[in-house]
Amino acid sequence: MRVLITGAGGQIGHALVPALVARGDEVIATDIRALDYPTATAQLDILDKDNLRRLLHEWKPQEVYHLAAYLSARSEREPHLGWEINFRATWQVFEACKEAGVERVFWASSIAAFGPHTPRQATPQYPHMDPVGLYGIAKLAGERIAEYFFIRHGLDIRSLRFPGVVGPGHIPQGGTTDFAVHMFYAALREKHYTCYLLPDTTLPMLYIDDAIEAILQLMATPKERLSVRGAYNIHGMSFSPAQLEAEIQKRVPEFYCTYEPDFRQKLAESWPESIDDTYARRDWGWQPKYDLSTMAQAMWEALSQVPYESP
Ligand code: VAH
Repeated sequence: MRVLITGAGGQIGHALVPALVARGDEVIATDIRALDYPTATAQLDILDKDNLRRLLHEWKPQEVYHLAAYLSARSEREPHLGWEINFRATWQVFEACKEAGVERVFWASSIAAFGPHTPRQATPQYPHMDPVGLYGIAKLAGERIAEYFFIRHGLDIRSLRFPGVVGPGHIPQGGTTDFAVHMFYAALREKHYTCYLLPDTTLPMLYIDDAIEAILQLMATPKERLSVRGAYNIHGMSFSPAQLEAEIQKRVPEFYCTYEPDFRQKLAESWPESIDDTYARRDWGWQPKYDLSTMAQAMWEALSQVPYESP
């Protein structure tokens, strides 16, 4: 299969590219920054629709994985750019994929699309959604335009509401859940981490291997089995910064955190603590493999081997 990835230089792209190559796909990895992946790569500013159209015409991918995004914290600092990248560019990607006859499109939604009046425990697939952050507003709008393209134009678009994603090899920047990765690197280096969330702020999280498996499973499912065309809920585990600190201290006893909440605290408090992913389990067999303890073990094993990109 020939696939094109946007935002391939980010946290998910960093793991998705090798997974697609390993299954034998011909991958064209694109990003606004230069990429040093062992695949075909191209520079693509996701706002540049003409360049996107040219790449789709040139490569004729059967699948597109649209990962380019401006995460929640950055979108609060630059809301107009956040809207342009997270919504307008996503609409443009759908339009260009329709024009190019792309068979299937994946794009990343987020639990940020939920809001303060969304049930916070076992958040259902179709709850009240009133996101208060710009990123979440754009992701919710993205889910609606995705379903519009499916109903109106028959474009086979599929999506997941990602929780915070934890993985080695790429240090995320500009998110609200980034602490879950930063803490591991801080435990290896300074033995101390200043966390921008309060210690008991529980959030849903997912280990990167489960995130990639979910994408590949969803995209391989026959379309008649899919009942959700906005974005599927998925859940891996839930933990707070204090719980992660304690898990890390099992391996690095001298590691400790100080807590200095910033503007991201309000965003995190508007998101769920746990997610009901019944639809994903029923429609395409979703089944996470990692919990807090096995995720931490996997991170330690990986961080003892893999060089990481500095932010
Ligand atoms: C962020 N990692 O922190 C993203 C995520 C649930 C939030 O989409 O912005």
